[in-house]
Amino acid sequence: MEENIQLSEILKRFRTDGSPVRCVPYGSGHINRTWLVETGRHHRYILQQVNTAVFTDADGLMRNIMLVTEHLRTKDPAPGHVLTLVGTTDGGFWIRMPGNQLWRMYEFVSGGICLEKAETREDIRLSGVAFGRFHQQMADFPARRLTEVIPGFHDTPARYRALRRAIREDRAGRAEGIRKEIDFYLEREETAGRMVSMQRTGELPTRVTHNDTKLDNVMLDEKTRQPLCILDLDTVMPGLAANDFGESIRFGASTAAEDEPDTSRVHLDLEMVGAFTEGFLGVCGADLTEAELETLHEGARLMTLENGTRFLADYLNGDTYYHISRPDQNLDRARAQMALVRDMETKEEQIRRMIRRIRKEAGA
Ligand code: GN1
Ligand code: MG
Repeated sequence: MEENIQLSEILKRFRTDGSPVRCVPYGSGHINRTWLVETGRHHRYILQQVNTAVFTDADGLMRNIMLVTEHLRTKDPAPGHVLTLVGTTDGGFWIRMPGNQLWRMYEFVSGGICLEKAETREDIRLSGVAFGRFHQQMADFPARRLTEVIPGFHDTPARYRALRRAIREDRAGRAEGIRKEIDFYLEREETAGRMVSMQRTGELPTRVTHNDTKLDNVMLDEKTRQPLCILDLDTVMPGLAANDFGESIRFGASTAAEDEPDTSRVHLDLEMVGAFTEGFLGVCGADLTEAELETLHEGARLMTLENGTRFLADYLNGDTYYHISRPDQNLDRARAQMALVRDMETKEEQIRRMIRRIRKEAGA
């Protein structure tokens, strides 16, 4: 009840076309809270309460989104191809409320669908095209102009330090029961620093990256299945191209959901890896350096490992970071990432060969 009153107060402060008549929870994000809003004039919007415990620099975050969407619009002005923030009645684009609350609204992109899982090879290839385009369109935007909204977001060694802290503190008293999982991750700790050290020495260039390149962050046209729009610009920051590539593979080329409890169903689907790579490199392959192209496969393993350490740490901390909809969901997520890392390790040579072949075909 109280929440409804607050929501209607918030809604009044955005310049919507017509008065909101419906506001229902929407989407499957793990961090922010999202609603679909409809007005009496049948105009639809996305309302979001940003998780400011995660995104502590609210102004930096929103400034990044303004800069990125403005830049993307200069490359592709078609309506619906770039997220559009809705203005507020006081002339801004977001609302701060007591309790460190941050609210914002986007135009709803109609005629689009977001897939939790690719239905066809073409779906995943086109999501590769979409993220490839994002890289290409942002290539002439200086990464240093963006705020690092979550410092060390893909600093995998730092993620490992957080996991070690979680094991040591064992706040929810869960460490004893998950020795095997803990060992699995710790055994791979020494591989965690490769990419960040190549970034530090300049061997890998720092670029504008999306950092959350999951399949469901691409909106496809529901009829033609062509990419419409890239969603979730919250983590757009300076970063590594291979990590964006890798995060897409982790999520989109797995045979099962991120939280699949039956890990015997979790495998890397090489056909899907190939399809994504074709789409991605076909658009931005020529812009990537040799070192970037040669570490794409490593980005996939690293993103899977890193997400796994984060899920496991959150499980140990008592599920305080990611939203969960059932007990042990974070543990299932951590276990599914383990299965995927294992399969990626077994298939490493095949993945490398495949990427090389596709590179050649794409002229990259
Ligand atoms: C979070 O909330 P969502 O689904 O956009 C997380 C990503 C993880 C992802 C795992 C800011 O993204 O880094 O990869 O969950 N975002 C943040 O599905 O931590
Ligand atoms: Mg996200």
